[in-house]
Amino acid sequence: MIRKVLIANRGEIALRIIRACRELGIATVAVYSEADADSLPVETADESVCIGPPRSRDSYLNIPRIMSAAQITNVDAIHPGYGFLAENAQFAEACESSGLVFIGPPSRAIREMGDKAVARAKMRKAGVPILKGSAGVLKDVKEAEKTAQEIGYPVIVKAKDGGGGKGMRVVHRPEDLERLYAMAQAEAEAAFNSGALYMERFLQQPRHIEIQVVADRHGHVIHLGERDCSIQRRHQKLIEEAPSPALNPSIRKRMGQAAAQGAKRIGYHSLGTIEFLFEEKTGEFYFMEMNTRLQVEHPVTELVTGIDLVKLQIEIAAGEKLPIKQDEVRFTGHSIECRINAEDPQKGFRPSPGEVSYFHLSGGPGVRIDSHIVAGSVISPHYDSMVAKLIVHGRDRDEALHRMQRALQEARVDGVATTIPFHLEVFSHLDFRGGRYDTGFLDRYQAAREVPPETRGAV
Ligand code: MV4
Repeated sequence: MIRKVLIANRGEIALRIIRACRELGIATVAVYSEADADSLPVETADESVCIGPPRSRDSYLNIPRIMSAAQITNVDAIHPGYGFLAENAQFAEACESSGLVFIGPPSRAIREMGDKAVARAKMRKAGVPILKGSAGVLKDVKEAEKTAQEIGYPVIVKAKDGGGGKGMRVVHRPEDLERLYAMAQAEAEAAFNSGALYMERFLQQPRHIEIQVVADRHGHVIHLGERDCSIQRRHQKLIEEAPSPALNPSIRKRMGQAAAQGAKRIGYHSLGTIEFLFEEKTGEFYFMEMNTRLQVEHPVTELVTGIDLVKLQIEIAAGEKLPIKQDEVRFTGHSIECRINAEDPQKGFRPSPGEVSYFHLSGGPGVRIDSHIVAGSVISPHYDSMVAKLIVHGRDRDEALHRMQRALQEARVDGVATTIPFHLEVFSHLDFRGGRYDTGFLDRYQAAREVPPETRGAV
């Protein structure tokens, strides 16, 4: 039984979790840094505790301070949200050993999936398709050369503790391997304190398609379909949709089954996401990573399934059984999300912190706004720059697209630059409208709209 939850996060996701708790009749405790004292989650929660100065490592990343806040407020459970401590196995362990329910997977699963080389091996054993590559981490550049020879170029080396693109290099030719291997290793060493790398065959401009899985503590696992997250900039997702325009029913079914089977065989429970690289040309998909948290883009799945994922995650953490079987999951219509960030798309998406002087995001049929921002809110340079998620639902993709455009046209945010104009451009792009995009879409689009240097100043 969970009666009171501490939310170890901030921003829109803290508010999203408070909303789920309130609907379940669970009391909430918000923790906040000095920069967030006047924020909506702090105002909305039943209680709040200041845990330190603005810098994340002194507040939202500080495990002892959060555990103290949990102790003095006498909560039964902690929800980590996404980012910050959500995939920190030590934090999950600290909760487990102090008798608190961690609203997430077992710390063991976080640790195993956090090591990308171990995750690959576990998924392979579970029967999930993986790309040809190294058996585990590479011993040295010698072994890298041998492995690359076996799988064939191009290959990619990735940091075992990576994800998000750091410590990663694509190698097209044998003569480049030694140099690029050393660069990836140095970058991984600096970022993660470990230079350990693994290798995979490199797929040219695949789609990023991920499957939402839900597993209870009684061994039952279902999947809730896919999200297409191929529209990314520097490994930051900007637009997500469900269903993916690229999948046919047979591939969709196989991908969902593979993901659910993977989660089951690793003894997973809670919400999880299995990310795949999908090669449209062949219709093949391959395991990339597993995210052991509630994700930013969870609302698109909520809108096509009608399931409140955060409530379900809390119920499962409390020991309840999954309320539905796989064949009872119903998918309805189409959903699209875009992330409205306080960034200036005209200036290379440079963060644009400051006070929001006016804030109106639209409503109306099929429009959902998940945001912690009101007029007068200050976007702090200390945290990520997301100000809102705009999520739409329609009977089909065309209706969802029209709703998204209508909602973006109504939106008005003053005081900071936002990504709204950028989104309006993407949603009117013929290739996006046709569902023809992959992980290379934004780079190609950016290149095409920049004036070639030799014609600059001409006219
Ligand atoms: C790849 C790949 C192609 N082949 N692995 C990027 C982030 C990290 N999580 C893994 N990434 C990739 N791994 C193989 N074997 C292409 C990418 C990739 C990518 C993946 C998903 C979404 C956007 C991306 C942008 C560039 C590269």
